[in-house]
Amino acid sequence: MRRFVAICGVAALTLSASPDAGVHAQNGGWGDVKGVITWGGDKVPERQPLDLKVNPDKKFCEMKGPILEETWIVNPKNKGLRCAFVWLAPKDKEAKLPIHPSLREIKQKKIIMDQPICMFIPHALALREGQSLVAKNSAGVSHNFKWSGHPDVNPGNNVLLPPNTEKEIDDLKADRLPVSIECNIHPWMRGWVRVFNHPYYAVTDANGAFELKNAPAGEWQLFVWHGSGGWLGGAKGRNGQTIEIKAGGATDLKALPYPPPPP
Ligand SMILES: [Cu+2]
Repeated sequence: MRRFVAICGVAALTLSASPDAGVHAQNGGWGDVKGVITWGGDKVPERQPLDLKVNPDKKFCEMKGPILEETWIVNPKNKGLRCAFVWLAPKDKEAKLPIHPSLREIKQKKIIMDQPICMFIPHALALREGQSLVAKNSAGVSHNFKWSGHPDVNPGNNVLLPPNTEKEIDDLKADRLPVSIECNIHPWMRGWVRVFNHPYYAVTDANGAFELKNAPAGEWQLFVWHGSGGWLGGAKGRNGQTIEIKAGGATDLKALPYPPPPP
C-alpha cells in the first residue's frame, strides 16, 4: 500500500551532481549549503486534532484517525520546524543566480499535490517555473482545488475534483508571493506553494532540515518563510539574511531559530 509520508515536499530532488570544473573557474565555484530551521520558543507546540463539525465527509476524512492541524509542525526531539520554505536570491533584485550546469534543465516536469485524507499532501510544496503542479484527488470524496497568488502573476482558479481525478496547472510563475491552496468543501484544508525561477530552494523536512546542493559560491541572500508565521526575522526578513557559500565544500548554517508568534 502506498503511504503518504511526505508532509512537505520539494519538487526538484535532482540537486546533486558532480561539479563542472570549467564553470567553477569561470563563476567562482559551487558549494552546498545546509541548515535546520528550529522552533525558537521554549515549549514545543503539539498538533491538535481538528473538529470537523458537521461536515458530510467527516466519516471518510477521519477514517485513519483524527486530522491534526498544521499550523506548526515541530519535531519535539530537536525542535525542527517542518514545512518552512528556504531559498537563495541575489542581493540585487534585478540580478539572477548562476545555475550549475547539471541543474539548468528541468528533469521532473510534473509535481503532485494530493488530497487523499482531506489534507493537502504535501502541505507545503516548492516548485520551479516550468514544472506543472498536478492537483490530484485520490480520495473517495470530492474536493475542490482553489489556488491563488499575486493577482497579476498567479491569479489562480478553482476547480472541482471528483474522486480519482486531477488537474494539471502548467502556468505558475516564479514570484515572491506564495500561492495559497484551499478546498472549500473541507474548510480546514490549507496548503502552500512557492514557485522559483532557479533550483536553489527547499522545504524543511521532519527534522526542520534543508540542503541546497551545487549552489553558486559567494554571498547571497537566504530567505526563510513559513505559512503560519511569515518571514523569519519579521518584516526585516523580507530582505533575507546574507550568507556566504564556500566553493567546493559544505556550508553549514546550523540552527536558524524561528521565533514563535506572540501569545
Ligand atoms: Cu477537500
